[in-house]
Amino acid sequence: MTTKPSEFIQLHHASDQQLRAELSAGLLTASAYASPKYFYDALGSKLFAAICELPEYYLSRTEASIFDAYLGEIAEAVGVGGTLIDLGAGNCAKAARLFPALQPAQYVPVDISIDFLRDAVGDLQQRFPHIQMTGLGLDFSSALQLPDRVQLNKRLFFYPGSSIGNFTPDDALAFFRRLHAACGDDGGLLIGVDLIKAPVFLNAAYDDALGVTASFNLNLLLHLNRLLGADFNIAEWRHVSFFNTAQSRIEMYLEARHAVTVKWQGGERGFQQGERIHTENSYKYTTDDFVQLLQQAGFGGIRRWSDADDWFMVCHARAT
Ligand code: AVJ
Repeated sequence: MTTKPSEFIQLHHASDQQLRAELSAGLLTASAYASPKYFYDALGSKLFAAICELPEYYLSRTEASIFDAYLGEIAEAVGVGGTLIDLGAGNCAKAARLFPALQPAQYVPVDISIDFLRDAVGDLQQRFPHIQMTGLGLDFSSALQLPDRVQLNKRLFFYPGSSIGNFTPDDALAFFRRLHAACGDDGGLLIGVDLIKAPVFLNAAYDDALGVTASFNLNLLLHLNRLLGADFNIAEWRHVSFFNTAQSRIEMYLEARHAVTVKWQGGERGFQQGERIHTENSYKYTTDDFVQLLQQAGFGGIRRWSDADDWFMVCHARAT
């Protein structure tokens, strides 16, 4: 069998200048914040992979066990031979495990930069020579125009890992509406989401005993130092995270251990002792609220699979 050549398409990359302006504005705002997308530099991506190995971080492991246990049912719901569009594909490992069951005609891994995808797609193309692979560089959280190279037939958006938790419920709804519009009448969405559970388990998952999540959070400052030419000293900051029950979300912050002044290209700010930079929200859902959100966005025929403790849920939703 001949291996199909994979192709890569990079769509509108934000300029470094835009990036810096956006970051600077977030840091200068009264309640300072930085987007969680800045966690994932080379080291941050490795730290996130380490988080997924932690005993406290049940999310990825539980999701994988659901896919393993119900792969047959999931494939039956989804159907074979479609277009698998993998949002935030990274190393493409989660989607690759679905290939034997879903047998997609085309695989479209999407990530901010195609540079993150090249190696993984190259390897995968060798293992699955008959699947047409098109890597897309695209910030799908802001826009979702798919190039003509992405087939229209049975588009399945794959959004695992509870990454949807980084959106507020309002933004998640808007995002689902865009997915719904982009997937055509015969398409759908396969998504993993973290469920509400006793706060003690949620808090442990985002503040592990080894301190890997703390390192992951603090590493954002090292990334900002490079992106902005900033002079954050990570020894002056601490990781703070907790479950906000009223808002049903984990909140993560970097908190100044004492009064500090930070300078960067085109900006400067003093932080008082205890002042925080908000770095992430990770929303948790009830099964009913999440299914309702999908329905509000126009999806139907929703099937769902969970682990025995109902800690995590995988949903398949149809466009019509
Ligand atoms: C990749 C957004 C799903 O919210 O659980 C892990 C990121 N942050 N530990 C999550 C994360 C801290 C993760 N998501």
